[in-house]
Amino acid sequence: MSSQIVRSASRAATARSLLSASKNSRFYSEGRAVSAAAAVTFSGKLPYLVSSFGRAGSSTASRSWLSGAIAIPAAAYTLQEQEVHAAEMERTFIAIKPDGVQRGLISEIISRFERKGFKLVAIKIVVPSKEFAQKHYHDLKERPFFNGLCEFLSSGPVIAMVWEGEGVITYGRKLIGATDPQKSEPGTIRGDLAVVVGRNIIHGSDGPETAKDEIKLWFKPEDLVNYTSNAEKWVYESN
Ligand code: DAT
Ligand code: MG
Repeated sequence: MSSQIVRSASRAATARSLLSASKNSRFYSEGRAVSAAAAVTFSGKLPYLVSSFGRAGSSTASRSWLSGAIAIPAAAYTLQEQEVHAAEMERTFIAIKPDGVQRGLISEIISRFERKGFKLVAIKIVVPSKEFAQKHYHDLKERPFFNGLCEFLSSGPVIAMVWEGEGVITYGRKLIGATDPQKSEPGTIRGDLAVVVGRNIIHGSDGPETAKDEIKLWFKPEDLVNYTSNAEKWVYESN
């Protein structure tokens, strides 16, 4: 446990320098709020962190939740972890299209992202209007299939999601597979579960800018949930 904490502390130092360089106070304050909640789970389990890892100011958020010397340093530990993730994690927009929903593939698709180690931070079921679909696919408006594509996307429920994780934009596209399922590798979502390009069951953002724009189009900022998954320390630790 102690070596793990040392590693966490050094990763947190990197994250802190990133954070101060970018002056991104939004992530920082979200990290504090989540760490305060997470401290409830850890309180009493890491008492030896008191002198080594407590740091000035880090316990402020936890005081309204907890009192006592044990909980405060535990909050410092989870604060550092949260800072690391806030600084490093990217997000992507993923949607299960009406064909995936109608074919009963929601849990199959979600489980592929979940088992990989990515974290779900927003999800909803929605029937988009055709105008909304046109906004979503605006970069394809010159293509001959544009109208049919937008008709299709707005024809039934879509599962709209935001997934978070290191490299999730690029790797999400790998999990999804090539646009044309005839060319998608076996093992990918489209390769395993779809046959033709017009019914390829899933959408994923194709780059950081698209991800940002699509998340903004489909979700309000307050729909995105910041939390620490119990799996994170097992998914992200290095040796
Ligand atoms: P992707 O969904 O892999 O990002 P894209 O952005 O090029 O692919 O196209 C968006 C969707 O449009 C795609 O998932 C399915 C549909 N589409 C693409 N090419 C098509 C084609 N040649 N005929 C019919 N539909 C097509
Ligand atoms: Mg695309």
